[in-house]
Amino acid sequence: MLHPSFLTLLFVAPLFATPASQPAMPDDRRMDWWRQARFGMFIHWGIYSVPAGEWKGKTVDGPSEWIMHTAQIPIAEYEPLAARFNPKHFDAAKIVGLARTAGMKYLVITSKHHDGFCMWDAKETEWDVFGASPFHRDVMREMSDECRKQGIRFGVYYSIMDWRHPDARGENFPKYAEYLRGQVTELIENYSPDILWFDGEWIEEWTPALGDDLYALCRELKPDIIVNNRVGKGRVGMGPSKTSAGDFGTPEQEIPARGIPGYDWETCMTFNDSWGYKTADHNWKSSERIIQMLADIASKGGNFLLNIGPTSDGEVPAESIERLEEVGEWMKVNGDSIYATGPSPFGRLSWGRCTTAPGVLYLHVFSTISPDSMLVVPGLRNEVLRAAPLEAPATVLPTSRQGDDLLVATGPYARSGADLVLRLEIAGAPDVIEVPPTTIRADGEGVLQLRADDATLIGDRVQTQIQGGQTDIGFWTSPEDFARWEVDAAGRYSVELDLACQPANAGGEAIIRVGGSECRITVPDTGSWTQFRTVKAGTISVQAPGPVLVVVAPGEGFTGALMNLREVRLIPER
Ligand code: H79
Repeated sequence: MLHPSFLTLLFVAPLFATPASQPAMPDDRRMDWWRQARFGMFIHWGIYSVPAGEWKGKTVDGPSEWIMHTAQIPIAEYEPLAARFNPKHFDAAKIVGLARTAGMKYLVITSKHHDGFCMWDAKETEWDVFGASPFHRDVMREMSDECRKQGIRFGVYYSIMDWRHPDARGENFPKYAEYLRGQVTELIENYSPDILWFDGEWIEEWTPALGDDLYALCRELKPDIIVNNRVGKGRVGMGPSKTSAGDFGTPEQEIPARGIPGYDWETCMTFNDSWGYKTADHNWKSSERIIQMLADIASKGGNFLLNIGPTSDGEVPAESIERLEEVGEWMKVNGDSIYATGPSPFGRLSWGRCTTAPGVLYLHVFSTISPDSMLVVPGLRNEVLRAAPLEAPATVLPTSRQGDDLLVATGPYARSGADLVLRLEIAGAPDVIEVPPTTIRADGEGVLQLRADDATLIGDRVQTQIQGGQTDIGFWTSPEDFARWEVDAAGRYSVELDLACQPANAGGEAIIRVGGSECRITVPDTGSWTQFRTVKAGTISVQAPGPVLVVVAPGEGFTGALMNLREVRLIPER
């Protein structure tokens, strides 16, 4: 059975996605620096870096900062970890310097995570670096001072949920709420953060009224402070966020398919899988992927808060340092295409993303263009005054027109890389018409190739990504999202999919549907999200010739993420 909303969507959804529009955000000067910054560093650091994801000789699933919960460690057994927290190599100057090198403009560091341990000299508790650990140094002091010195904006993360405080659950919660307000007051008065980043607001004791009061307290103590939406209860699940109290939405570990029109937002994401340092976690994202995600987020009007998890010795993992330096190299050349830019005027671009500045379009080319082919900018009607690669601003690239499309000859710059940025100077505001997806026709062999680039994606989460120069459909994290293609087909076809799926998400069902005919696959484990494999799905038949829609949608047993889908092929049966 198909999900009922799937059928509704099929009838009411527009034929193609509308372009991300310029968010109608409140005219609030206070947000200016944050909107221009675009790129920040998240730091998860606490005594959970001591076990680093291991308990009683076993690796514990999930992020390391959750170990107390996940491994069900009693408070009495968790507390002694503090005595082992003595990070001799912690050097605030080095960490802030690393953020600067990467081209980040702000950072947000955990002052207290869910375990309640305080990384400053907290007045109200001894459960802090001074009272419970041999590390008698005020991490918030050192970090805030260093941020000021190096011109990086300073943000403080604070967890509302607290697993250790005796009043943080149940009827004594009002007492805990006073403790929390006291701590937040102390943090703002002592370290004057530019951002307060709350988390753990989902516990039932936390109410919208408490959120409103806490937001008011922050603004009262520091009028131009910026506070995330998790101060209140306005978040929907863990996903893309609406805002109630709070200044910006906080999608976690995901990039909303079309941004969050009308709201400021920031995607926070881990470098590997865990937020806190975890010895067994080697699943590092490449610098290429980080750069593309940054451009993707900027093209949708958001910020990117990228996490590091220092060790219990105070060191930043070498894998993070290496990648941040590579991202920094790219930012040095291409930063103008990220900082203070506006979102894309295009609905979708098969080769990458677009960001904007007054009179300028930045084309972010993720996929490989061969030296003798042209980059097609679909539906751009403006006169182009000048086109040049950001890495070689003196070079003029020839442009021409083909109907409503603009063509750019990238010549020697047609090389693959993380993101080749072309700067187009245009006359007037962007004038873009939506080019509808073309009907896909059979090739010489009668095969219909339904590529990710040509799909129309319906839903809030699902979106294309470019990995290793090739596009796939990913972020398929809602069971209601689907992909479709219009094809000109007739007869019986066997169906093949090129897909990737990591072990943890394998086993969900995907349905391939044309008219009344359908076939299904159980998505196999291909090893990882980037290892693609061809899977045969069975046969379908199309009764009458003419344009029909081919739909791929999640079926039974949704696993949290369906698959990464590169291509569907319909091969005629003889
Ligand atoms: O601080 C980072 C995370 O620790 C925190 N927010 C970011 C910024 C966060 N809290 N909750 N979540 C993220 C999502 C919750 C996931 C859960 Fe689980 C699923 C909690 C219990 C089951 C993840 C998996 C944590 C333990 C197992």
